[in-house]
Amino acid sequence: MAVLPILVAPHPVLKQKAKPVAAVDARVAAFMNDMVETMYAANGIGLAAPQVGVLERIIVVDVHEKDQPRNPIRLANPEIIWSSEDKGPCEEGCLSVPEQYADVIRPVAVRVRYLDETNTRRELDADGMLATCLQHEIDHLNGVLFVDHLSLLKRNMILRKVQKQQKASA
Ligand code: GNR
Ligand code: NI
Repeated sequence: MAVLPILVAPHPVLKQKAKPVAAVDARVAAFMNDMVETMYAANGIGLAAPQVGVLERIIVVDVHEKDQPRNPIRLANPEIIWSSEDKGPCEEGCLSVPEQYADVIRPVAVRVRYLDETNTRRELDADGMLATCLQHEIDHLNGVLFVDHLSLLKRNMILRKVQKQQKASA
């Protein structure tokens, strides 16, 4: 297993669309493990492959409560096959937009179809933080960041802060 470096906006790879995996084979399963390790090392609740420079449709999420055991979920080719009409705001952050947070309005519940780490087709019903996180990660596979859901003014304000912070720490 390995902790991989995470790309920060405005890296061009974060704007690109990721390609489906043909199947979850040993290579993809091992990469999913690296993604889980990277997510935990960064204290994230999710991670999408493009964030580590890989343009394949692979995400990992874990929204377990603080006092509960870890519960990583590995998903390849995730697709939202149902979204609730009901939408609501949730404060989001992103490891590729470090230390910036803003409310994003999304459907409060979704059903996701995907291939798991054994290449088995599964469906997952999610609400709350898990639903938000899955939508945030699937956005990454389409080159979309949470700031793209905000007004141009808010988006530019956040992206400028990130660039300034990056330059200061470079
Ligand atoms: O760690 C993360 N926290 C988070 C909080 C609210 C909504 C979405 C997220 S995902 C984020 C990790 C990340 O950047 N995944 O792409
Ligand atoms: Ni993110």
